[in-house]
Amino acid sequence: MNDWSFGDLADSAHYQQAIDVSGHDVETLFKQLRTMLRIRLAERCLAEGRRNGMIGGPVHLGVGQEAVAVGVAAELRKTDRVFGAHRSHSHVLSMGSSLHRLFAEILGRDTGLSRGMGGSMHLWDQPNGFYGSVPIVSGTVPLAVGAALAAKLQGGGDVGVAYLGDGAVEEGVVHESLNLARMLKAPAIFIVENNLFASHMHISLRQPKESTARFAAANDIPYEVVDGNDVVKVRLAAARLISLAREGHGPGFLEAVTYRWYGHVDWRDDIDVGVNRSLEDLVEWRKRDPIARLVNGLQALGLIDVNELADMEADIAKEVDGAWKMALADAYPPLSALTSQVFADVGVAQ
Ligand SMILES: Cc1ncc(C[n+]2csc(CCOP(=O)(O)OP(=O)(O)O)c2C)c(N)n1
Ligand SMILES: [Mg+2]
Repeated sequence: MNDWSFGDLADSAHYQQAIDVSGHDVETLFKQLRTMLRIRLAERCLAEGRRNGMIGGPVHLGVGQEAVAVGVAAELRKTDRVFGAHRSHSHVLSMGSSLHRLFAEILGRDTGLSRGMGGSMHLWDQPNGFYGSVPIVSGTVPLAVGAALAAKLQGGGDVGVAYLGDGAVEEGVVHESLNLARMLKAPAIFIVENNLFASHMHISLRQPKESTARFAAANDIPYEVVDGNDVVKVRLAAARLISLAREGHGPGFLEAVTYRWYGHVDWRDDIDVGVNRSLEDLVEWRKRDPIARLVNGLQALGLIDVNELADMEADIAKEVDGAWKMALADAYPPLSALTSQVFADVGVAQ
């Protein structure tokens, strides 16, 4: 790893087998499976809503990446402060957010997470620990450091979490954030979902080395690099880094190697094929499905049977469908919300 290449970690063929779940709490594994399925089916629903024109704004789908947020969230609590970016449905749902309110936001309804004013890239659910997402790549990373510093000063052992992509680490503010977090010993956890692409460009066309953990090393921050399609490995690595931060040792950096199945934005999977992404790669990466690998791991130990899995999927599909229909029936915000919700009411002097 010290040449900062992923070796076979980025090679889907080596990682298509069942994940090893032996010795782990079965209830937690089932909860993780349900949450990953909920995220997957919700995003499939969004893909369809976008394809058929019911959703007006763009959606950035993370299908294939579900194990990252679900593994990390298993180690978080509601008083932590989580920040996302443009591809954050999994981040907010993994914290326990309501499917109905997420759908309502994306459909521009008043009941949405941001009162229907932001759409897919402006999510907010502070009661569940999700402090916000914005489309400005890397824009929330320094905010997570500030929130982590506040948590440190408050003394409750909470952490700030910044989800960012392999493309976001090319922004200067990420490096300032890493340095500042380290110097202030802020309990900030940087989670890089390295899906090898930023928009349509493969990492080999953008960076001299593929592992972004080299920036953690440069800032003397403890880091781990894991198979991001293995929810158990993600969780174990997150647990180590988060407990160090909670105990006052400062920031941590987790790089999860993964892949998104859809193109950069919206429902088509072939939209960025051609720039180092081929349909063959996609077929191989689909075999590295984090959900199927967890199911296979549970099956290998006789912990789940096909009927139980089918029932679980049917229940979640019903829940997703119900939330979608409820959101569609909700009202749009009133015209007055344009000034009461979008601009801060802080009595700015004229
Ligand atoms: C500051 C800024 N620059 C450029 C963009 C356009 N843009 C949106 S997403 C994206 C790629 C981000 O890639 P990455 O961080 O790897 O996240 P991923 O899309 O892979 O989840 C870019 C360049 C933006 N939204 N903000
Ligand atoms: Mg990326």
